[in-house]
Amino acid sequence: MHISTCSTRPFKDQRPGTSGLRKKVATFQRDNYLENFVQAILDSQPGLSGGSLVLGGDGRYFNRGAIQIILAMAAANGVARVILGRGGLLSTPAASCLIRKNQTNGGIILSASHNPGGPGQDFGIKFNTPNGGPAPEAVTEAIYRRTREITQFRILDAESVDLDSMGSCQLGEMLVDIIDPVSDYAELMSGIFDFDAIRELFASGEFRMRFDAMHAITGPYARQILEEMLGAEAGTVINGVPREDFGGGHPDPNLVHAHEIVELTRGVDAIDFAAASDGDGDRNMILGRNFFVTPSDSLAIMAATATMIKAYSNGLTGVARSMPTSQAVDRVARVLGFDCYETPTGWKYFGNLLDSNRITLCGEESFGSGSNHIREKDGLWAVLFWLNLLAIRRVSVADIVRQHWRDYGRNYYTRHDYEGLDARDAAGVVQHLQQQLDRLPGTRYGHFTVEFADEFAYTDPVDGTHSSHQGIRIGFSKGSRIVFRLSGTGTEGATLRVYLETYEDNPDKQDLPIAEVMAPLVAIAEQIGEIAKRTGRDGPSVIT
Ligand code: VG1
Ligand code: CO
Repeated sequence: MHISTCSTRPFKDQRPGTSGLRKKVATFQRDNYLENFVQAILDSQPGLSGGSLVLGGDGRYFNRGAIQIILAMAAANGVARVILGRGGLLSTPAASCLIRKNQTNGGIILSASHNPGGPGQDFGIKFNTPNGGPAPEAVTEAIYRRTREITQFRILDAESVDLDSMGSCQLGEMLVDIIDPVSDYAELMSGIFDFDAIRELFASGEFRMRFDAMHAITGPYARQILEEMLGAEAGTVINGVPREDFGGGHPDPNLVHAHEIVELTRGVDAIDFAAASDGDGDRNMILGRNFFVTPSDSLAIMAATATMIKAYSNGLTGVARSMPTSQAVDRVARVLGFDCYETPTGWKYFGNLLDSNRITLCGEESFGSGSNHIREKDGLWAVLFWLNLLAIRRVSVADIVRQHWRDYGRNYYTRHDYEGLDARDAAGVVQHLQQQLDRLPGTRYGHFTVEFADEFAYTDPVDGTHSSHQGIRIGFSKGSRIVFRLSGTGTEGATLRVYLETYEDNPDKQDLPIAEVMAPLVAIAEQIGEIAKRTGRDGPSVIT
C-alpha cells in the first residue's frame, strides 16, 4: 500500500489545554488540522514508531472519521499495533485501563468530554502516556512545539477499516485489534468492588436506582455492569444509547445539565440512589433521595470509608485533590493520618503521585474522582464505590453524608461559572486580582479576615516540574476560601470559575440552605473581583 507524504503548514493554536486539544468540529475538519496534531504526537513520542497504541473516543460527531485518519497515519508512521474499541468507542477510563493492561506505548482518546457534540459543537483529542494517564505538561508542550514547526505528515492510502467488526485486521504493516470496549474495564471493576454485596442490595427489592448516561459513552458500560452483572432491574440505565450529538444535550453531570435524573430523586416516589456521567465517562454525579452529594464531599467520604472496599482494605497511602476542590478531604487525611496533596486543576497532575504510590485516591470538585486502579478519573468506578458502600451500610445516602459532617465538620461548597466571556474582560478580572494580592492579607470583610492571598503554583514532588499561574487563592480565617481561575477546556471566549468554600463544625448549622450560607462570600468575591463591573454580567451562567 502506498504512503503519501503531504506537505502542510503549522497552525498556531494547537497548544493542549487542561485536558487535550479542544476546538469546534469545523476547526478539526479544516484541511490538515487534525492531521498536523496527530503527526506532532507521532513525531514527538519516540516509542510509538514500532510500538503500540490504544485508540478510541466518546462517539461524538466526527469520532469515526477521525479514527480512520488516525489509523491511516499510525500505519504510515510505523506504529506496529493499534488496540481499537469496537465502533471507535472507548470511555476515557476504559482507554486508561487498556493502555495499562496491554502495556502499550500510549493512547489517543477522542473526546471533548462534557462539552456538547454535533456538527456545530466541540471535538477533542488527547494523548495518554504509557502509564495510562493524560500526558503531563512536558509532553503536551513537546507536542505543541512540534505543531509549530510541522511541514509534512504521512498517511497511508488505504480503504477504510470496518470499525464495527471485532477481531484483527491488517492496515499496511500495522495490526489493528478491534476489541469489545467494555469487557476489560468491567473485569477491572469486579476485582475492586464486592459485586456479590451489590447484587444482594439490588436483589433485596428495597433499593431503587437510576443511572443517566446522557446519551454518551457510559451507556454500554453501565448496562453491562449494573444491569447484566449486578442484576439491577432493566431500565436502570436511562439515556443509554450513545448518540453523536448526545441527544442534543450537554453531557455534563451536574444539577443544571443532568436535571432529568435529579427529578427522579425528588418528591414522594423518589428513588434511593441516582448517578450520571459525562461525555467520555470520567465524571460522576452522586445523588440520594432528595439529596445531592457535592463532588468534594464524595471524595472526602470515599477517603474516610475506603478500607471498607475490597481493593483498599489495607488502607490508603495518601490522597490528593485539585486546588479548587474543597478541603473536606484534608480533614479526613489529618484525622486518619495519611498525606494529602494539593495539585493544580487537571488529572495529569495526579499521575506522578499515583505512580510513586504516594496517593491511592484523588479527586476534583468538577465531578471527578478516581484511584490508583487507572490513571484517569473514573465515573462508573465512583458510582460502584457508592453502591458498595450502600450495600454494606444499608443506610441512605443522606445519612452517610450527614454522619460524615458530624464526624469531620462540613465544608459548604459551591462553584459559580461565568461562561462565554470576552477573553480580555476575563483576563482583566484576573489581572485586577493579581494586583491586590500583596495588600489583601489582614483585610476584614464582615466576619471574614483574609489570611493569605496568592497565585497558586505547584512543584511536583516526584520530578520537580514547576507549574505556575494555576489560579488565585484567597484564604480566610477558619478555612473559608475563594478561588478564581480561568477554564482551560472551553472553545468559545473565556470562562471564569469562582469557587467558594466555608467550614462549619457546629452540627446544628450543617443543614442550612447553601445559597444562604454562601451569600456573604459571594458578595466578597464580587467586591474583590469586580466581576459584574468588568464583565457586564450580573450573575454566573452555571452554579454547581
Ligand atoms: C475542567 C475542570 C477540571 C477537569 C477538566 C477536564 O477544566 O475544572 O477539574 O480536570 O475540566 O475534565 P477547566 O480548565 O475547564 O476548569 V473532563 O471530564 O473534560 O476530561
Ligand atoms: Co470527561
